[in-house]
Amino acid sequence: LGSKVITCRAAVAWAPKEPLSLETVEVAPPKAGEVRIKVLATGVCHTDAYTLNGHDPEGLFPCILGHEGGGLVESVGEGVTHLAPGDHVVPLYIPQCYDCKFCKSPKTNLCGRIRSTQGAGVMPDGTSRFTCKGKSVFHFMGCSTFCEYTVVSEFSICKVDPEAPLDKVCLLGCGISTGYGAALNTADVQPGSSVAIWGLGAVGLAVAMGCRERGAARVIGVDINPDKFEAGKPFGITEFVNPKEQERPIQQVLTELTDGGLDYTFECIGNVHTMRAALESCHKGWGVSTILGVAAAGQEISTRPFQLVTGRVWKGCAFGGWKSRDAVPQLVQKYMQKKLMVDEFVTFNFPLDQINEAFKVMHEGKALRSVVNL
Ligand code: NAD
Ligand code: AHE
Ligand code: ZN
Repeated sequence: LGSKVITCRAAVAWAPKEPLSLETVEVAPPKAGEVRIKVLATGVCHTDAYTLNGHDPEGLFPCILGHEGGGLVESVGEGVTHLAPGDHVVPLYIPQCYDCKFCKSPKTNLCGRIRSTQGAGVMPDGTSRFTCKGKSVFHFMGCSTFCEYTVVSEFSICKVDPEAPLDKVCLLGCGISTGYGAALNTADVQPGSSVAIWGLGAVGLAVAMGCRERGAARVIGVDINPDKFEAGKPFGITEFVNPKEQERPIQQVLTELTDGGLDYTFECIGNVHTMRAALESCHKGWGVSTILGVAAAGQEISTRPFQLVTGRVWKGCAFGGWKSRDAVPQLVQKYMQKKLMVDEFVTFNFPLDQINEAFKVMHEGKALRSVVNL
């Protein structure tokens, strides 16, 4: 099959704000330096919805969304030696080429090798591997996992333990690794500290999991959906505050509740107002606030410079700060050794033709993660 076009099913995003449409698509063979994957499972992340709603300045249509996948190598293009057909793999929206300025720096997990073509919805040679009804269809985040087969750069994929269930470890391709890594790598949460997390979705609860592992004394969940408190307890949420139930600004409520403010806060929503609240709820002198939420182009954060002058630190995080191809196989091992929760994040499973349901239950706040089985 390696050199043949594969005809298969995909959930295509034809236009912003329109439901995904089940279509027959053609997937071209991998070119040099590329890998074609048979996708077996994919999570649905809020970022897929962010782009589908037309908020993503890099969102191009028609496209195949999805960036939290797991599958098997179907074929490799010329020059690809580190993977072979049958390998169990997770696609990576932050690649690792080991050769660019970013990969050579210990300060970041970003990789610059293919970011410009990835943001343009095409493969490194500037073209797409997908067609549908005679039209070219864009790639997404270098992954496009809402399709039975996808093609990715050899830099955007890692081999994982074949014993690991792909319909679970697909979630290590984004949300869980992001939140967990933010606590460990970006904020470096210290034992005994106080933490507040805005947005108790899969990302926020993965942050909680990391904070608990680091021995945080208090992990306060902040969410406007009261159901999230019960849901958050198994992941390490120890207290819950619903801003809707407070008369005063949440910053005041939390500062009083924690003797001056939090040692660490995290924003896992994508709302510039809660980003400000998260920063201003940090403790004077040392509080660190980490932004994980994705906000659209044109959205800007603001605060009084005095907040920073008096020692608060505002930072951000992509994919948990993990250098992707090094870290994801290790995170899979940690899960296999039962040292990392993954199963508990799966709320629903859907077949590909019900993928729009997965978006619906996420928006309704009923799901941490839905996994689509292909
Ligand atoms: P989700 O939709 O599952 O969870 C969002 C949570 O925020 C929900 O529980 C919702 O009730 C809560 N919420 C919404 N508005 C709120 C408000 N005003 N105050 C308090 N709580 C509020 O989303 P997710 O999949 O967990 O993703 C969360 C965010 O992280 C999104 O913006 C997503 O795009 C982003 N994200 C970023 C990265 C990264 O690498 N930086 C990775 C994955 C996801
Ligand atoms: N195209 C989007 C990018 C938004 C964004 O920040 N994406 C995150 C991952 S969210 C995964 O659910 C990220 O890691 N970005 C790093 C990068 O290189 O884009 C926009 O808004 O422009
Ligand atoms: Zn994501």
